[in-house]
Amino acid sequence: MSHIRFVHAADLHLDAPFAGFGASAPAHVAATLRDATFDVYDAIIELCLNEHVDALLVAGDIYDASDKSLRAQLHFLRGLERLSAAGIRSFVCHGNHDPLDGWEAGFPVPATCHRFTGEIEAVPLDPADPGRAMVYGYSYPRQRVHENIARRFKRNDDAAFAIGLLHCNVGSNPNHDPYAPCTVEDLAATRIDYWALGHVHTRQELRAAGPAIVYPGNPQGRHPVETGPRGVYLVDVAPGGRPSLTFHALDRVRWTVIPIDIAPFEHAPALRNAIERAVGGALDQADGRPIVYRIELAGRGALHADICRDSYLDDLRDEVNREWAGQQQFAWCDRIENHTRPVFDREQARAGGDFLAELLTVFDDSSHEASLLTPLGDLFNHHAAGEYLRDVMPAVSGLPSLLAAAESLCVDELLQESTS
Ligand SMILES: [Mn+2]
Repeated sequence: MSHIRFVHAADLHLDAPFAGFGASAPAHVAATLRDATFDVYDAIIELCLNEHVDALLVAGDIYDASDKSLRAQLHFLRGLERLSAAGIRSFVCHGNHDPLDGWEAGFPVPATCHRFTGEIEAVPLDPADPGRAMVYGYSYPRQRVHENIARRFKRNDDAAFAIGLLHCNVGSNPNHDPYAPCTVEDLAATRIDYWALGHVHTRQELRAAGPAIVYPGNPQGRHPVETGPRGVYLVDVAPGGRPSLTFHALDRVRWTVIPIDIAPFEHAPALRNAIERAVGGALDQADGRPIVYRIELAGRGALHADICRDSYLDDLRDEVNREWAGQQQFAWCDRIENHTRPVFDREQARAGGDFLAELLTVFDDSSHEASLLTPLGDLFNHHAAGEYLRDVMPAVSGLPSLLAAAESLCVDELLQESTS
């Protein structure tokens, strides 16, 4: 067989709204976010052109909404036309975000582009030489596809290599909707050589070969949970058929979560300095990209009471945004979350002689008390709740950490009561 080279992308989510970020952000930050999914798509097209690939494969969720925005459709088409002009083919299927029954303007795609329908089809990667490779694919006819589509793929060609293009949830990933559910075994049973998957937004190589089963993830994070480098795979298949994958990070804006423990800080400037150091570090790791970040404040510390005051966190956020949002490589804080707790001197509290002291003594006396498992058993084996809890019933060895968490909760409630 001859060498095959393609780019595998998925979940472009063109024109994703980045809900909630535009309103308070300065114009250049809002514009960068608004254009990010489009800029990333352009970077994917550039990669295809520079690497002289045979084809671009897009495994569903090209568009963010089933009623596909006109801007997104026109922009997507422009990229396909650039590929076409360079003799590069494209293969696309649709997923749950952009199913076939949503609105679209309906203009024709270039002849070099194949859009898969709601029936599984097989088309040659290279019509001039159908023996090189076949591409099998399927598009969602509607948003919710609950059937196992993978099992319907039947390879029936003599080509040297076969690629499957599908938007699906492999192995019941709980972070994504259970659409087109299937297992690694279902995919392996089809005799397809490379599964170009979409749907799961976190990059995953479920299998390296025989067949390769790959999620490239979404190439642009859309919210703070979609952190870290994101992009596409450049795939080379040498004679012999084993694919080799190279990940290319193409994200335009990187999302980061910054956890900060407030314990060491006596006052606001110290906390602010710590945030500045953390943001500086995150910018250094972003390879020149701007970042959007969320701060998660946690731990027990002297600043807890201040942090809980109205507008304190809003002011702190505005302060750090004034510092960092103006730069070309900006850092924009979308939110500061407060999980902090008050300072608590356990030894002193235990010597206090009040209700709290008595409670702490009870905790100390029962930390290795196996008899505690009896009342817990009533809950964990409850006729209804037990269905979910039975398997996680703590053992005696797990009691100390369970009691520590319970003590911490009780202490917080009591301290809050005494200060309010
Ligand atoms: Mn998606």
